[in-house]
Amino acid sequence: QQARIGVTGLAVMGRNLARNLARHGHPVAVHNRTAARTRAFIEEFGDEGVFLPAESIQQFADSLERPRRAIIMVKAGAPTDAVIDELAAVLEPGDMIVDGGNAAFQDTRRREAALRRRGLHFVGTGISGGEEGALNGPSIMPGGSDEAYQALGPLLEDIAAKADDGTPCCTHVGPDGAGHFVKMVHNGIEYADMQLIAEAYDLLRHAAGLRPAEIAEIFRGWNEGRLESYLIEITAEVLAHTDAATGGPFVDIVLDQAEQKGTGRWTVQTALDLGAPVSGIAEAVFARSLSGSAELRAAARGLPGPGETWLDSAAGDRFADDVEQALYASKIVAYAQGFNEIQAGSAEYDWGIDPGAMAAIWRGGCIIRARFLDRIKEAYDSDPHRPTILTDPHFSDALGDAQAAWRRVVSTAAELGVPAPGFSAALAYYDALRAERLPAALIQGLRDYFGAHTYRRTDREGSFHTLWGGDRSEVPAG
Ligand code: NBP
Repeated sequence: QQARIGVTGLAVMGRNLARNLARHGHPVAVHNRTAARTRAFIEEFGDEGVFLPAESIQQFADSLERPRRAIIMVKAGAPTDAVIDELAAVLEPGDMIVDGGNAAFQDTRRREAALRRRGLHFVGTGISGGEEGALNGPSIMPGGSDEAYQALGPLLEDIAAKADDGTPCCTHVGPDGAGHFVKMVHNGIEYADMQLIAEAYDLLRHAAGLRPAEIAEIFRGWNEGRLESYLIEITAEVLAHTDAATGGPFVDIVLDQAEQKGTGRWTVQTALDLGAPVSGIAEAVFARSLSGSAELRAAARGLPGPGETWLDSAAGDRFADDVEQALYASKIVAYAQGFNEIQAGSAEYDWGIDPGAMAAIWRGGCIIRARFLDRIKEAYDSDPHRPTILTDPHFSDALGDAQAAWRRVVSTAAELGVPAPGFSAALAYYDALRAERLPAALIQGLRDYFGAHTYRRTDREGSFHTLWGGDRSEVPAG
């Protein structure tokens, strides 16, 4: 018997993906650099389906039906290159290598081009949902050629999460690095979403004076409404959790330094290259860096803050509703920015990504799954080329309704000295986009003054320079 698909790399992700495939009736070849891991896998899970264990990469290739489909689930970076080299040596033209790790999309572009020259398909695939998702249904974002998707798509759609309407959370994203690019932005949005949630908690705690258990209840309530999402749901769980050792709130004994593995940073670095303003994601990445800057924080701890540090109780009662509005509005902005980065990447690399389809495959399986993604999908369905989801009537109405509360929350945060970089960056982005005129005009004037960088006028075509050091008359540029 031959396997329909193979998985090499049997750590948590690869193992669960292989089990998921087998549970859906697909015979799976399994391989791992250290063979002991393959043997342990068969011992533990061998009865869950049809597995063909392989001790060598040659045996792994031999056990796959043609054209071969081989999924790599190893550490991103050099290990992935090493496994690709080994696999490519034993595969034949027309075979497919799927990289399901968290690769940088530029690496995926390079690998795809190199393997294409050898007649092999390389399918850089974003997989979201962690360990749990890999086993029970992740959100899957495959890149690569149309031909490869035809051969792989049905298998991947089979094991993907299903949205509430039953559609699989997997679609062909676009050529070469498109899948890993979209996965990267997904993670960037996840950073922004978590930062906003953390700010909402911080304000309820340190402006309104609520206890973690009370805030957990508020989040539980929010999860019944338009904010319903996996992240809001688990926020309630984490805030309600009591530390066994101290008997106090779990959140109070966790060191307040957020770590990161890199996909948020990549999202921002890439956005800088593309000129895509993702201020909400950037603030989230910087907020994690700031939290981890222990020496800096220790040095600055004694700096003066405002005297009054709590809301009075009447204002405190209304505050949770205001924070809900600010959170929803800021979340709309963060997602709008992320989707704009996807559109910018798609234009730059000619990927033809359908943003609405990305919203659709994030509705299940992944960390940012949320009711609200249905709305984003609808916004792009009604106009696939819309410059921003903010102008969709659902979102523009919500922002209009929320803005008074949103402004109160940002000003309360500033007055009471509670940092809310995500909320305020989102509001500033909203106001900047709305503005009739931006002070960028003054910046252009300054650039022309000190560097003769020229400017364009609002009333006629062309570029101009003012003779600042002379009689201050204007001359055409160039
Ligand atoms: P790890 O990222 O911890 O990688 C461990 C696997 O890589 C083992 O199978 C190991 O083999 C293999 N490996 C290494 Br390390 N170097 C190798 C080499 N030079 N040649 C061959 N194999 C090598 O596993 P993971 O946490 O399951 O994640 C797999 C991928 O999925 C990663 O890219 C990760 O970023 C991505 N991802 C993870 C999650 C998550 O929640 N964990 C979610 C989404 C995506 P060995 O057994 O012989 O050491």
